Amino acid sequence: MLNSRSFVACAFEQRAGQQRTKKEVMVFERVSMQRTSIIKLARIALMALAAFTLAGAAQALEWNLREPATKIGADIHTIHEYVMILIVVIFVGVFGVMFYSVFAHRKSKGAKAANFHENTTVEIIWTVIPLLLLIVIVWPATKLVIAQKDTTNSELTIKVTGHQWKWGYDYVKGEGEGISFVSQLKTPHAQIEGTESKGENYLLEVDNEMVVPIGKKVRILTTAADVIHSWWIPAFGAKQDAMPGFIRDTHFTANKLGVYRGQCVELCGKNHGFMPIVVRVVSAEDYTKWVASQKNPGAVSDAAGPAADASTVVAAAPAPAAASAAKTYTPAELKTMGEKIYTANCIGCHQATGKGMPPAFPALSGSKVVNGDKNVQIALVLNGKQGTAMAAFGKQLNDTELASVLTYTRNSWGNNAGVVQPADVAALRK
Ligand code: HEC
Ligand SMILES: [Cu+2]
Repeated sequence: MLNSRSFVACAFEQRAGQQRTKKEVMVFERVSMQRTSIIKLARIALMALAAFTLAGAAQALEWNLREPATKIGADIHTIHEYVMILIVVIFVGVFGVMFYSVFAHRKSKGAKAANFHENTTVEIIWTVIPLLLLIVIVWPATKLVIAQKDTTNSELTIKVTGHQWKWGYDYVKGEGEGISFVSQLKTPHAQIEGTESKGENYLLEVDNEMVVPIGKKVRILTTAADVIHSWWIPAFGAKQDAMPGFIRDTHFTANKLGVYRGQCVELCGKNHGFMPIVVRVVSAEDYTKWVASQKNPGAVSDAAGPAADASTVVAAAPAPAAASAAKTYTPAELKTMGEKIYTANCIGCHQATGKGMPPAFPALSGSKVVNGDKNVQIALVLNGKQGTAMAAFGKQLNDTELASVLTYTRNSWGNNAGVVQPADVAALRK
């Protein structure tokens, strides 16, 4: 800035032999100031433009919709672009005529306004044109919405249950029928708190992904156990609210292998942003393999016995107690099963060390509740604690799973408070 200013100043000095009046100096100062700020502005604008162009080139693709992985997703993309072109043409047309008229017939040129009140022809034209445009937009859009709603002839049906703040998946019909699991955020706390750098799929990664075969029509039934959630995978063009007490459905037929991510899209409480959705699309063979691995899992469901299978279908209802409650386990069995359940469900808050993260998440090691009356602890974990992050696990874990996780906490990290059997849990379910 200084340079350009002193350059102008030099030129001014070189007006040899001329007498500079006070006024002249002031005018010069003002002009040079103006020039300075104009140059400054222009420079900033240029720099900004360059930055935008560079960043723009890299981000151009990200400005668009997510790359579709279903026909409906692709159709949404097409209709979005088609309408976009249409509105750009309308925009240019309308504003073109408007600006031309304002300019060409301006008052300073002595233009006189024409007076065409109640001109039937004009009125018909400006009613018919928008009507035609509407039809041209509504026709394909309606076809698409109807296709989105058509869940007939599906080959696989999966029930999705929204919970504060995780998703339950139950494969209710088709290959894999009976598979059931809860899917929750896998991003470590350290990344969320910023003490660790954020991973590639920050807040978009889960412990148990929903797995589906490619090319098969999958019907998704949505419901919720507490408040309204909404299930959405942008790349599939499938989105449906999950409402307590209602079952709604949507569907998708993935035509590309890969991992697709989405999020809960209905504000559902304080951890709404922490219940992502991940769907893995695999080949038919890999799907069969996955089903086999789920049907015959190592520890947890095995140990939980037939109850695990029986309890799978209806997640919103408490896992049936009858079958599992009858069985009595040894402390060692309960502890082994319990550790897995603890790792899958409790570790995010209470930590692997059982030390929690006080004051937000209390330590279970040495806790009065954990070392006290088992019924108090069972009730707390079954029903959660209103108004805190401690959720009710009664609907997600069956009696055996709850008994084992409680036994694990009662006998780890220095705690020594005895065993909880499935029957103890069953007795406290309403
Ligand atoms: C999202 C975080 C979170 C998760 C996951 C979680 N808890 Fe908690 N838990 C809490 C909070 C917060 C409290 C304290 C509630 C309060 O204010 O009394 C708590 C309290 C408890 C207590 C009472 C401790 C005491 O001394 O008061 C027990 C027992 C407990 N949780 C067990 C579990 C078990 C078992 C699991 C897994 C099945 C689990 N929690 C999962 C957040 C969580
Ligand atoms: Cu939600």
